[in-house]
Amino acid sequence: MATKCIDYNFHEIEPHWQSFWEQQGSFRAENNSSKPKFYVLDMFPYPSGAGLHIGHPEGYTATDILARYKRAKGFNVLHPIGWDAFGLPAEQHAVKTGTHPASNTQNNIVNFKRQIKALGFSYDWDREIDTTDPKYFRWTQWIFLQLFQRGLAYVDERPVWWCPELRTVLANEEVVDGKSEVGGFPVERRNLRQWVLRITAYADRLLADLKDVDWPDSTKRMQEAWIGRSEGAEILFDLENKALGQLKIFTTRPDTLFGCTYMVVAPEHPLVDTLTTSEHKAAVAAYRQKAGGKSDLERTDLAKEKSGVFSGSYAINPVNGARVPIWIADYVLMGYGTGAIMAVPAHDERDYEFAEQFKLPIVQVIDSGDAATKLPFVGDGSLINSGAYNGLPWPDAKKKITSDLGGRGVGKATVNFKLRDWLFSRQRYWGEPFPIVWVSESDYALAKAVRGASLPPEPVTFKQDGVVHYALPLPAGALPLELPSVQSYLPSGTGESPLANETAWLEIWFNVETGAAVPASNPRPAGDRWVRGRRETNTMPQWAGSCWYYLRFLDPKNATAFASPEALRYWGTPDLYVGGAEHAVLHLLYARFWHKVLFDLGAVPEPEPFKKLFHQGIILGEDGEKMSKSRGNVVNPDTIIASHGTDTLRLYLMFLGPLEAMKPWSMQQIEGVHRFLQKLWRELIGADGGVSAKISDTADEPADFTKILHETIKKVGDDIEGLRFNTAIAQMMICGNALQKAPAVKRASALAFVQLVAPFSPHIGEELWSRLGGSGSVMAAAWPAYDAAKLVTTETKLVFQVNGKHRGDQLVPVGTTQDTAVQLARANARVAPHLEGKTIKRIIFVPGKILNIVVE
Ligand code: ANZ
Repeated sequence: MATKCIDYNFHEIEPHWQSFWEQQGSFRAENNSSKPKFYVLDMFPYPSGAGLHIGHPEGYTATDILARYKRAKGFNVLHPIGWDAFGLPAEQHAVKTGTHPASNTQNNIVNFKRQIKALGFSYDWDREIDTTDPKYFRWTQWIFLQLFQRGLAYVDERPVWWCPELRTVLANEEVVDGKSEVGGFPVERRNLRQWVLRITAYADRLLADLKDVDWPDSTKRMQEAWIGRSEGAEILFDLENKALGQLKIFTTRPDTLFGCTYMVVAPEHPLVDTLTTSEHKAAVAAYRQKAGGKSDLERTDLAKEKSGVFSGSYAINPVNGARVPIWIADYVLMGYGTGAIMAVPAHDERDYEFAEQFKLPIVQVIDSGDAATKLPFVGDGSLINSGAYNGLPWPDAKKKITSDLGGRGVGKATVNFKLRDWLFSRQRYWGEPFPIVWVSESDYALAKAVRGASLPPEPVTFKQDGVVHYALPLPAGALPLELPSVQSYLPSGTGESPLANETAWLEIWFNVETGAAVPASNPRPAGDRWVRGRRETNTMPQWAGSCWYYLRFLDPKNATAFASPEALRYWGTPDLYVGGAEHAVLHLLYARFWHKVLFDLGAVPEPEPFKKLFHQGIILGEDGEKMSKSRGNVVNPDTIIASHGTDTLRLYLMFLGPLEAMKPWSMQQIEGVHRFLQKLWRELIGADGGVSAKISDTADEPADFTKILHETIKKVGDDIEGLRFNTAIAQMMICGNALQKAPAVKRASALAFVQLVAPFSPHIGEELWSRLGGSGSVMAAAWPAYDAAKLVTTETKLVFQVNGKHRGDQLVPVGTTQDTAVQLARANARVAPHLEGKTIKRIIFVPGKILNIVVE
């Protein structure tokens, strides 16, 4: 089965074993297996025109090692891949070239697949999925229908970027500094009908359930911050002119109420007109006009100068009767709390800046205990200048003031979330069409009579030009709703997607019972179920397809369900999910939301989709800078495969440093790794290409080699389980040196060593296994066991220095090499921070004593 090459020839070996695996179907996962399951998932790629980035094989190699190891440990492993293939670049390409985005997408997929196959990953290609395939997105649409039916989807007018010159809506990515990326034309905000998903209904659970997942702390913190739970109070202020009613504010600090010296309402607040007195009308109108063009981020940016206008009205502070001026300013957002605040400049930074700028009074009400306190003071303390509440620590005062206001009916404790409902539509062609038809009120009533249960508790409606339209879902049996082919991929010119120009698809006779449709230009079909309808022209955002793809892998060809109950029960959710930290917020949050909805439906057995999550670190260019085309420091996996082979690339990607660390690429180090594989070949294979003379079943193997081998078996297994691939490789290198020194080695020992290397560098693993007479594929052999009695105990203390400074030390096996020592330094929690992201200039190594790393 082995190749015929005499020397280590990766050009021959790698394609040979790749086709062997393909022919054997070596990586097929079984859905009804008696083995324990292990599901290891990569974040599937967007097949861009640029091809694979080196960050892809970094994470993919890590999961591949684990997948191969787990198979050897007796698990039925699911290790799948697919394509997250809807998206803006394909659409932009279509607009430019006039070709269907599907063809560009397919070309890119072919290229990605070629690259991924060349890396020798053990994916189950029978389970490949593509989010743009109607057989896949049928179920994306189905899940949307479940949300819709439960009142979790609605429509609303929401602002989008509109470019008057291009007559089109632009995505955030297409707007640069307030201008269109293409052509540099000015853009403005414009309200359009949008679909919105009620993710806020799950805010509490999305937050609470973070305690049940094994994720990096920083990622959990980011999810928490995004969900942004704040405990505080809503307080009603009477307006001075009682006839105008009351103003409701949200504050997290009711304890500072005595320090409120002015109030602010957002420019969009519904009370602005009521509050503005006649002499301030002109100034307020001018201010609102200006505030309209800014994003929320710009508006709340601390560094930006504060702007605002006085309304002319006053409110009355409910705790002391003070008369408080009401301002209008854009640092208060309409979308949060009540859109109105009580301003306490002594204890809030934004309020402080605003008060300074507009010469408003500042009253300190929290005592820092230090006479020289600089305002604003945002720390802990007790109340001052606060009447009966003086002396209370602020958390106690917060409770007491809230309950006292509650007793008078002017306040109540509330919880607010930063999380907003999810804007779930795009005015684009290349996305999943919504399975929705807009009909009249009377036609909706007919539909309700026919299929009441599948309609939401409250109808979703939209009013346009005085007419109310009703959103009617397609029955599940009518899915998928496919994209029609269109004449042009340019948006319609009205802000709607290109689908708005496809009259025959858009304007239909619709059968409310079956979901069948015929163009409205045809005569109305016979029967009383046919109504006039207009299809939804928005499409879903790219997030949709990636919200549930991990479930489709369980049962990708199922035509009657997104996955069978048996497959869901057997596989559950991924045991490990690996991908970039750039997805730490949105993708994970959206997927968790959909998963919880499916859980509530009884469609999945567990409430969280990703039990354990790991982020691979960014690989920098050789210059220590972020890889970028313009810097010319991008490493292309194809080039390395051609020059050193996939096995070396894979091994190197894992040897570069801890998986999670940010680390620079180094061509020099890749040579070291390559030499390790060459040495392995030389030690095991003789000059004629057969088994090396020192290897035999009866060899008199030295005891110290046996010890090191057993220690290596233990460490490699432990390190793979702990995702510490770099230290596993360092240990294999120690074992490689011992192998070189040993005059005679037992064949069984040589085979065991090859098994350890195989998950990392599987092609040379198969080749050596085969030449040494191992039976079948190395992939099918059970993972070697170690003999605890044989473990090496001889260790010495190695001191780590960075630029000559002592940064840590560690016990290491005698014989640890320089390369290994560097890896250990990188993996050492105390030393690593001094190396992270730095380029190594020089290394001074005194074996068994000191490793001094000189960095830039
Ligand atoms: C008075 C106060 C005094 C406040 C103080 C803070 C410190 P988080 O923690 O983010 O929930 N706020 C309320 N609604 C707002 C809106 N729509 N736009 C901008 N700011 C708003 O922040 C809540 C605090 O942010 C609230 O508590 C309010 O200012 C402000 F020493 O009220 B605070």
